[in-house]
Amino acid sequence: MVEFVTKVSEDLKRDIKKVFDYISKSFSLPKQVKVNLSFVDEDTIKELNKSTRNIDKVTDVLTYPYVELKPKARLNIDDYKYDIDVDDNSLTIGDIYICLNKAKAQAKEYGHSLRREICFLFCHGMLHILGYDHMTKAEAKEMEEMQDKILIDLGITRDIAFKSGFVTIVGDTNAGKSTLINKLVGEHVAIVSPKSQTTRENIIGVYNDDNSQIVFVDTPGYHKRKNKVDDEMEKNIENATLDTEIILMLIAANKPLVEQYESIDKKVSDEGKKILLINKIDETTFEKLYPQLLVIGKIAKVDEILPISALKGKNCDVLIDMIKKYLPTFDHEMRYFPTDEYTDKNLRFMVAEIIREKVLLLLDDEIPHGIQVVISKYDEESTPLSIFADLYCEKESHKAIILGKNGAMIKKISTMARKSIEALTGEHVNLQLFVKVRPNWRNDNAAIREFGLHFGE
Ligand SMILES: Nc1nc2c(ncn2[C@@H]2O[C@H](COP(=O)(O)OP(=O)(O)OP(=O)(O)O)[C@@H](O)[C@H]2O)c(=O)[nH]1
Ligand SMILES: [Mg+2]
Repeated sequence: MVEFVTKVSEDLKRDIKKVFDYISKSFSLPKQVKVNLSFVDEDTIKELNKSTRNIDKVTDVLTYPYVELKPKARLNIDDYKYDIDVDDNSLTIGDIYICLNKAKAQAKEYGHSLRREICFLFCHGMLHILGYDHMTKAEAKEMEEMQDKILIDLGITRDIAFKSGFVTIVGDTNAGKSTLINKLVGEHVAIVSPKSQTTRENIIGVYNDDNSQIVFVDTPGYHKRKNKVDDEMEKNIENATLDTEIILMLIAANKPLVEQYESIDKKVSDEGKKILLINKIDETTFEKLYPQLLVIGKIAKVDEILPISALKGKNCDVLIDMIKKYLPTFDHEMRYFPTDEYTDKNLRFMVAEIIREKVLLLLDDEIPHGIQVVISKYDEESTPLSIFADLYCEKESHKAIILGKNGAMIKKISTMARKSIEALTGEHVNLQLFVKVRPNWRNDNAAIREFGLHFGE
């Protein structure tokens, strides 16, 4: 039997007794066997650890067997003769202490109920009393398997607390939104360049783990509207911020924080949770950042503020946990995308974007912004994979620059793009690029529609 030293709810008592009875039966323990179970606070478990194990730590469970048993050794009543209670003939074989707050924190961390966590810790303690340990890998494996089997057999399984939802990333152009989505998703879903206005339309990148799916939406950066393509880009940002659980507002640590925050705050609607991300912390010093953080901490109307480096991945794990905190919880697996689909874009789109990325990297000034890449042929049947793409620019003079002297520039663009496309598709690629002129296409509605850059009213 279990002697509950601390008061426990009847439901929990029932589950703990179930675990005890199961183990009792499996190990053929005598009927009079008893363990004492106490729930204690952090200070008490720390004190116990200090006084009995010389460890200055808060642990989740502590077990004190009255007699050390070898693994699988049969419990022999004679070994306990001094522990037999003369009043009721019961025989106490050990004490178990569970730190309630630690158990609560662990239940939250693993996304299961406190009931499951406590039953697990009690089961773990019982096995220790019966001589099981986890000093070696083999011992630990055996113990884990037993624990799993006991809890599964008793139906005390991990009840699911699944988190999922949409998270939109907004911010000024060049703040690092696409760098961040790529880092969080672990795939190159969005192209990145040091030039402004790199991203032209919303791109989805999906993060998956065992107990969550986060659908990130990368958006074009805020910038001054100069043409109809800019109008379309702005529509994209608005659409992406409508039905989203969380908005990540990205600003750069190497520019004045307050100005940047105030500028995007005006553009983002008041609805939904907001996390202010201060990116590129690798580009500044703590001394420069800290005073600004104090100010922004006071004025920003957001739920959280987190400094990160998208490029280096700094604090990206903290961000994922923070996001999960605000996402809706489901009692079943709730994925919007299958786990092997990490973006909403097809290969044709990604190939066109890779070509545009190389154009942005290799060409200066205004020219790259006036370029649209249209895939005219994508022949999957051919070996090598045959891809033809048209690069539309706005002026004959731009065409000459894109081609370069004796075609040197277009060759460079083509070689770099081909390598990246081969890395993406895992196939050899025959890439042919054709430079074409479409005067002033960024203000031409027909061209914008034809190029697939019209995103609705
Ligand atoms: N040092 C540093 N550079 C970064 C970081 N994040 C992004 N960058 C750089 O900033 C530049 C812009 O990055 P992008 O990810 O393309 O920025 P964006 O916000 O998507 O830009 P748009 O698509 O134009 O709106 C690139 O050169 C990135 O390498 C960071 O954490 N640290
Ligand atoms: Mg971008």
